[in-house]
Amino acid sequence: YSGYLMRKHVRDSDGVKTPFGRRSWKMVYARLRGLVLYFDKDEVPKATSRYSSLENAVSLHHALAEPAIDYKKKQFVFHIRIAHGGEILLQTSSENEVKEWCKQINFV
Ligand code: I3P
Repeated sequence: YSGYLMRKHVRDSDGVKTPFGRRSWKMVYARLRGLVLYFDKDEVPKATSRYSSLENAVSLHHALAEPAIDYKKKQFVFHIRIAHGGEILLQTSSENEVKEWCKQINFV
């Protein structure tokens, strides 16, 4: 499962609030592979970006994806709460995509 999403970091993987300067929305290409969600700049990654995508990955072990009903600034947003307190917001382009992404992430 994969696709372009907008991503915002809210809390880092240690559970501490992501500092100002790193909280903005960015377009990413998200790829679900096994228990890991990988983020790339592009759908077709350059050879070198494979390494950067390893740094830019989220383990879905003990993670939960749900519609972000508390986030009112944008539509079609869901969050992933990650083990140890990390949290990211991801924006799709429809209600259905929110449902599908949450389902895919929660069923791994
Ligand atoms: C953040 C950026 C985000 C904003 C966030 C800012 O600044 O403007 O768009 O989130 O607000 O901190 P920076 O680029 O310097 O990290 P919203 O779009 O959700 O408002 P926040 O600190 O309230 O999350």
